[in-house]
Amino acid sequence: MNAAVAAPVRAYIALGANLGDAPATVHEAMNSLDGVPETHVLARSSLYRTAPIDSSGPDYVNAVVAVDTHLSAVELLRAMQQIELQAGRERPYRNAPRTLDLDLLMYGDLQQDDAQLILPHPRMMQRAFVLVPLHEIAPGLVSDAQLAAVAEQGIERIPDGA
Ligand code: PH2
Ligand code: MG
Ligand code: MG
Repeated sequence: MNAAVAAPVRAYIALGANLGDAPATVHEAMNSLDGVPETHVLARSSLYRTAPIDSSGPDYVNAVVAVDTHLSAVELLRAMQQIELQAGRERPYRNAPRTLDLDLLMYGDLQQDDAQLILPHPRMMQRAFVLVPLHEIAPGLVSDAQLAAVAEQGIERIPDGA
């Protein structure tokens, strides 16, 4: 008999970048996430060019991936932070322009609110740069009403290979 194997947890991660070669950084970060131990990227959204929200600097490139993982939420977060650092992420001030930002949106149906992590991500439902790519890969998670509520925010799909 095989030992029982725990089912992985489905998590969603938002990617954002607005310094350097942002499309390349986002693609590389998707590959890095697939290389995280016990973690597999199941779905990758298109890349989107988006206007900065409560932030400055050039337009952002944003995307969302779905992963299956056997890591805990905090272990996954730590791995994401390592990938941000590898991309040269600095944090001079809140919402500063950045080479790479990885935000854990959802970790299964876990609800958590402490100093380490808030899940689901508290602002995800207000942001077209999260909801539009999330809807692309997981249409059941985002309603038409939620998309309509952020329809004024500037977002444009970047054609594949561009
Ligand atoms: N991230 C922020 C603040 N503002 N705006 C856009 N368009 N895309 C982002 O990823 C983004 C932002 C904080 O992380
Ligand atoms: Mg962010
Ligand atoms: Mg972040």
